[in-house]
Amino acid sequence: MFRELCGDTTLRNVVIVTNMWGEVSVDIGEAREEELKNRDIFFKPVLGKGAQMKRHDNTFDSACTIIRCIAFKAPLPLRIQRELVDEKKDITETAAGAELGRELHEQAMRYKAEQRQLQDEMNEALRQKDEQAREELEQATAQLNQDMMRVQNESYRLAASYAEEKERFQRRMQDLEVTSRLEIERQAAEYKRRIDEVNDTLRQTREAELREKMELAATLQRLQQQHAEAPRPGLFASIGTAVALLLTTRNTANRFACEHIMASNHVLIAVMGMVGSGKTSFVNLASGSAFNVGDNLRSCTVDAQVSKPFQLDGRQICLIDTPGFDDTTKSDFDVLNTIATFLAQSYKQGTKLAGIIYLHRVSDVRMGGISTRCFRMFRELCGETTFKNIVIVTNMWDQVSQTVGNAREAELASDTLFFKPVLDKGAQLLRHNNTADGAKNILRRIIKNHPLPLLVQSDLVDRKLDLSGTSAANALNCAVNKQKEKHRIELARVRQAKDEGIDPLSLSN
Ligand SMILES: Nc1nc2c(ncn2[C@@H]2O[C@H](COP(=O)(O)OP(=O)(O)O)[C@@H](O)[C@H]2O)c(=O)[nH]1
Ligand SMILES: [Mg+2]
Repeated sequence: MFRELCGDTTLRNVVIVTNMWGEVSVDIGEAREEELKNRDIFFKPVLGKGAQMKRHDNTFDSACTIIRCIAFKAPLPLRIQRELVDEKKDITETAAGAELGRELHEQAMRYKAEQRQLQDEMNEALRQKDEQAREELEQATAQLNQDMMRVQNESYRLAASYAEEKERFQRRMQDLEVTSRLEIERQAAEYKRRIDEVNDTLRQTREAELREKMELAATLQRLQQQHAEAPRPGLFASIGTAVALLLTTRNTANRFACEHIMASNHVLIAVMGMVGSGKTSFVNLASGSAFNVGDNLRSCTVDAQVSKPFQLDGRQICLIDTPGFDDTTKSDFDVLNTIATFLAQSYKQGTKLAGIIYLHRVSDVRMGGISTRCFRMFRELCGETTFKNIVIVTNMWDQVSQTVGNAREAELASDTLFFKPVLDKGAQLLRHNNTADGAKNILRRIIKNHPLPLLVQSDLVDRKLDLSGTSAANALNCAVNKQKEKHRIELARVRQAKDEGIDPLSLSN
């Protein structure tokens, strides 16, 4: 603008003065001065048209030197003076004014450009901000969608597991229905089976009773016939025949044993009791014999068998092992017949029993009807006068606790249905510990006894009764009749219960 103010014609009267040289180092000041002189945008064009460039060192002399450069030149009007005065131009029309306008315009343009740039930057910022907001929004939306999906999945899963649970529950219900139906059917089948079982038992009992009755009748008839045909009338002969029959049918070894003891004066002790009460085991232990022992289910001893003689306290002892009552293969009457026949024969030979051992398992939970019947018959077989020669021996103590064994033994000894009446009249109650010494100690309580005939022996031999007339047979008959009556009543009750639709097994005894 200064150039335009002066105009090119007055530039030869212009001095461009650089000052404040004290403020910069000489090197820097000179480098700057050089740049100002040589660049078109600074002083070069002006210097090229006559202007001078001087340094001022802020002294009077320096100022005077500078003034001297132009003081003596012809004065010239400045370009702006000519334009305003001579050419009467408006200030805006002058070169300086135009230059100023140009600069202002440039400046305005620069401002505008800057404003545009700012606007652009602002727009960009806004755009970026929007973008960020949009991204945030998108993120939030995505998150929301994700949450919604999760909730939806969760609810699907819940619905599925609910359906599964429902199905499982329904299956369980069906299973339960099936199980309970099967259980009902099973119970019905079990009920029917038990009814059939009861009916079978009743039928078998009836059949057994019938068989027993027929056997009894046949035996009686046979004995009566033998009695009638015998050269010497009386029962004695029939017993003799029976024993002869017995001797011919027994195995040879046993027959020798029987004949042997009947011919001698050995101490003779009979061992009696129910099947499986341990009679043969006792005989084997005490005598060293080896008779077959049963397995608790089937009886082994079919006939009376005599042990080999053995020594005890200076005496020769023989034990008579007898078949037991409640045999699975023989009726009680057959068993009685076998024992009675054998005893009668030995008595007839002049042999009396020094004692009778009655074995009873202390392990039996209770003394049932069969045990009671068996013991009653045994009592009648012996008769009261020989009770003092009876030893009741309890065994199988190893199968029960001491407390239980003691209690059972006390009950057996004190109950009038069991051993009390016999014990009261002199019988002994001893325990067997299943050893040979134990068995011998029991025998020692017998061997010094005075031998006595049993009631069945004197009935059959001395009084010449036939077996059916003996007290033992009466006791057996009586027991059988009682049993029959009991079965009849029981059967009637079961039939009535069946007619009324009641489970017969639920009836109390
Ligand atoms: N635990 C035990 N078992 C015995 C005893 N005496 C006999 N037994 C068993 O009882 C079962 C029947 O015995 P057994 O002598 O044949 O009886 P029997 O039918 O009276 O002659 C057999 O298995 C014997 O081994 C005993 O004192 N204790
Ligand atoms: Mg036996």
